[in-house]
Amino acid sequence: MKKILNFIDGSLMEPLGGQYFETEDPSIGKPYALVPDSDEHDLELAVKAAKKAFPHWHNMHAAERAGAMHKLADLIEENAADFARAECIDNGRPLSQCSAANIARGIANLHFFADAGQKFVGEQFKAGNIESYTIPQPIGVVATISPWNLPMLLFTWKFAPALAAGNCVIAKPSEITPMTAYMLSELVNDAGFPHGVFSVIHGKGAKIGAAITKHPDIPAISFTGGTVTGTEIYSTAAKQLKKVSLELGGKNPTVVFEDADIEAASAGAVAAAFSNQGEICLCGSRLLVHESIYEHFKVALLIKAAKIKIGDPLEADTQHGPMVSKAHMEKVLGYIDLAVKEGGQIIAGGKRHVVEGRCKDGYFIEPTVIEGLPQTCRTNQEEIFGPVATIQPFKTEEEAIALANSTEYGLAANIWTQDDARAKRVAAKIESGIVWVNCWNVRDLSTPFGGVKKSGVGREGGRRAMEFFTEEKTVSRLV
Ligand code: TXE
Repeated sequence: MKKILNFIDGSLMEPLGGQYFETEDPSIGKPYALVPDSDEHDLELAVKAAKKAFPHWHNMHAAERAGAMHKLADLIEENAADFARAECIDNGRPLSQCSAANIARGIANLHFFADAGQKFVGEQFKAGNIESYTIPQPIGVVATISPWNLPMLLFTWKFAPALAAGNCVIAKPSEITPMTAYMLSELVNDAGFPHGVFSVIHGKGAKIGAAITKHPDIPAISFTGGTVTGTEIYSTAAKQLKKVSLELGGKNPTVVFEDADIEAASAGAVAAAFSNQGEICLCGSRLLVHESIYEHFKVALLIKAAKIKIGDPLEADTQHGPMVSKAHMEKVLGYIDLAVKEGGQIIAGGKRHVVEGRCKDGYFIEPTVIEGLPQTCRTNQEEIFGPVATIQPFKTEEEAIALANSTEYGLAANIWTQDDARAKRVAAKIESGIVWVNCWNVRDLSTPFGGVKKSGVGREGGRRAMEFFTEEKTVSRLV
């Protein structure tokens, strides 16, 4: 079994306690690698190295820091096929999508923030005889804690701006999908990063994740994951007044108005509901459809959902792989049972799917659509994070907005209409950090990214990420 190592102070190393646990390939339901079960002693080493490295890294020219980041991106690109295969085996996302999305975006994140770091400057002000300017300064040693659903994409999305801003970073990838973070750590020295600037520590959330959260020398933490974990991190961090960025769950609406292009909207709704097996915080899991086109839209949706090719994620034409783990598959199947108990009718999918051959024990679930549920039921309120969408009719624009807003989450929405005025009106009234009009998950890395209500605290992306990872100093004088 392949053994993953920590990367601390420029060295790949075993966890000091010598303990490991297994991680599975979800497409075959079997363990395939050992993950360090790191503890506070490993963390201490990394913090010490980061503190030592900080003055040099911080004082390097932004262009030099960018050079190491661009080089790391290039090295990943040279090995992109290996990264995509590793991500596919670790996470279950089909290989073609790992390549085009997870790894390609990982590379893009590094290039993007390498450039953003060089352009990030303070502001100037003048009021009467007071002249002021600001200096954005790195915080010091910061940590990133990332999840399993888009491992490489979210790992890089979090640590790249922190490094570009001049911080030293301790990154903890998810223990469920640690492989590509490990592979990336193997390239860090070749990219030219000074030792200690960037460490990767593997292990369990409740152990090493919790140790990172409460460490007194890590004053800022950027976290993406579930709302329950995010809340715990927020409350621990509050006791030390740490800076925290939280990207949490979603229960996002796809709203289809009567004037929508039904072909485009149904294709968009299928992508929003089932991409990455529904394991994206941005997935549109509640379809709200105007009653006048409800049946027409439903038929178009179900035809497209039925065509999704479920199978071995390593095969080129597979579109839908397994859930990330057995526990997560069981959680999602439990929600499908709950939906039936709550009175829902399953109109597509609804079951575990068996893929013959190599993947016969894999954790596959069919793309599932459920109708006939009220908005208030648990199925329509709680994040399922799987290939499960509900569909409900609405009568008026006001009702659509009220339904869209009636969960405790507020991350993303996608609305489908050919009426620009309506699109603007509805986008302004929907309670979420992101609204897509006639599209879904179209991402410009410069734009703010984040949620309202229980979907998170703060914004990432472009300048917002650079601001999070810096403290702004104001210098004023009389002229
Ligand atoms: O994620 P966790 P889980 C949602 C989704 C999913 C649910 C639970 O609904 O079903 O969350 O998933 C680390 N202190 N999302 O439990 O626990 C952990 O090691 C510090 C939405 O797998 O949030 C991992 O690195 N860290 C989401 C990271 O937190 C801790 C993506 C995320 O794991 C910790 C994933 C602790 N006490 C799940 N406990 C999104 N927003 O995209 C765990 N961790």
